[in-house]
Amino acid sequence: MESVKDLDPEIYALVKQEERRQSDKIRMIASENYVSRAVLETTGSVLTNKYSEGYAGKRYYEGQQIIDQVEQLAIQRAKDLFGAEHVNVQPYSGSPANIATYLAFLNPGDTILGMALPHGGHLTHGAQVSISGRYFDAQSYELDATTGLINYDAILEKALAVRPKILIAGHSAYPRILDFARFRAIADEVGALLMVDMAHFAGLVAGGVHPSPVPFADVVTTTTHKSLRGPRGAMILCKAKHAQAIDKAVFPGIQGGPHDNTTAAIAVALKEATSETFKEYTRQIIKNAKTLAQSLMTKSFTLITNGTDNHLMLVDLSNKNISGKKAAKALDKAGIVVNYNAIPFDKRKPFDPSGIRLGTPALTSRGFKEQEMLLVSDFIEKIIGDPENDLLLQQTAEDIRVLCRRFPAPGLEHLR
Ligand code: DSN
Repeated sequence: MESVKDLDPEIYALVKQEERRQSDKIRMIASENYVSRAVLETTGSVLTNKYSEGYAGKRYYEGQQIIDQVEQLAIQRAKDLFGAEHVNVQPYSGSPANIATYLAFLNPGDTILGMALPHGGHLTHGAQVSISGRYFDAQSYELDATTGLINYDAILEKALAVRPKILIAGHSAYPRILDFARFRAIADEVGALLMVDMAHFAGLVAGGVHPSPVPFADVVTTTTHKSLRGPRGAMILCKAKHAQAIDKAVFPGIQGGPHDNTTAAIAVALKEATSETFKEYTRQIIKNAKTLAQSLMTKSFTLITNGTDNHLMLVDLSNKNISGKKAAKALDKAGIVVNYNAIPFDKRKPFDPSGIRLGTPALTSRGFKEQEMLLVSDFIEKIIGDPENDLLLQQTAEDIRVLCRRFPAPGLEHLR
């Protein structure tokens, strides 16, 4: 980044500090990851200079000889990887992808049914503070109060009562596998379209360690930067019969020109995701999550649903005499970055809830395996047990720095 260093030393210094932070800490925010240097380089390429409203062969500006090929390559790779009939790679991120899906099929005031935000759904699945909750009649389903699991019978009952036009499956904090056949059957029973937001587990689907929603859903939306390990962007995968509605909703419905540098970097990430190395990576994400979950439970941590089948776990700290926010802040000071998170039926407020969410995609990208997960579990136990002990936090941060240097993160190998 020599040019940035010369031109803008302030931003240069901040980027370098962020590199150091990402290198020296154990990043456990379940939606974050490290992209490869190839993805980073493509994101920073001259493709950022181009405008290309429209789709390949039907653009509104000239000079698309190269961009059309880039976008078609990204689309073809996504179709091949996920077995999709149609793919749109232009959404700027997951929220626009979801809103575009609503625009494609709904009128203002129509009913949608998704998982409630405090139960692990996403803002754009109908939360009142989001456009999805303000412009539509947003209904929600909750997790089972005893098991913390999705109760499909209850979803069917709710769907029969509210008759949604779109039934939404997908989550940002649910540690178990979804039953897409069941969701499909519920949607069919009430004549709804089925939309699956697979943002969190798209990489796991690509790696073959999580069932695919693609055969079951009318529309599948996903970000590309979580477990899929691509640039910040999104895709919409759908049945061929919905292709035109989806494409028109993305452009000109809610977006202008696509970010072609991102599209190219998505293509690179999709190529990487076909490799045996990536498949092994996704297997390790799950092994790491299960190892950590098991170890935390032996230390009397309460995990929602008593464990995990995917890349994340939700820890209820109610029995540890500490709030999620206080725990997250202490862990961050000690070198473990997580987010505080509401647990189902949380009695505390969303800004200081009872839980923390832990994810394994990023630390697995840097090569952590089961052995390191046991160390992470020990660190977490120590910090949560003594969150105000500044000396302990500092010492742990140093231990974590030493550990992290043994596992250079993708894209940050130069900091070794
Ligand atoms: N913000 C993401 C997450 O952390 O799960 C969802 O978009």
